[in-house]
Amino acid sequence: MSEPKRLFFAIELPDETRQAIVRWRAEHFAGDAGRPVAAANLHLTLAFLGEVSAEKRKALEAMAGRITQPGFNLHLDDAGQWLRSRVVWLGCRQSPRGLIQLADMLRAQAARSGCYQSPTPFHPHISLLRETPHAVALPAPGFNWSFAVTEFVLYESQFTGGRLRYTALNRWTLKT
Ligand code: 2AM
Repeated sequence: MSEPKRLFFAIELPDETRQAIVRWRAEHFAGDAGRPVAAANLHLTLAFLGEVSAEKRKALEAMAGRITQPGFNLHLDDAGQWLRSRVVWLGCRQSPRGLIQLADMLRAQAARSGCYQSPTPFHPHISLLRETPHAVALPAPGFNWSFAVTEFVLYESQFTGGRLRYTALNRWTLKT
């Protein structure tokens, strides 16, 4: 029997958006501001699932495949810091309805399957810096990144060789 995997559903960012975010981060945050999330790992989590067995994963994938929802645009125009979880993040001042609906659906399906459910409400964000040791001065969000979200992805999270890696295991297209 295969080992359970640590899984989450997320939105993948386009390459050019990831590169632009990394450049913006390097310009605005000093080296002691926290641990930068690797460019390849920048994503927006929809539903964190925790450790999932192969059997449960199959059921979750079947349910994800039944989601019929139109795509939407994501407009990253906000940045913030959570002092308790020591994260600096990017997000949207106004989350698109499609994003909330998609996350709600995936989280409800996960809850019905008995997966771990975060006790905190869904706060859509892209973690940029982790383990921030102190409050940082947040630059005025002069950035303005938008992209079309046309699919969502199931990722596996693995800590190997001292590095965190996210591997896309499956993806589903949102209806256009
Ligand atoms: P974070 O970026 O706010 O830390 C992979 O670990 C993804 O799942 C990350 O985006 C992370 O959110 C999220 N995640 C990890 N553990 C979680 C938990 N216990 N509850 C909710 N989300 C979690």
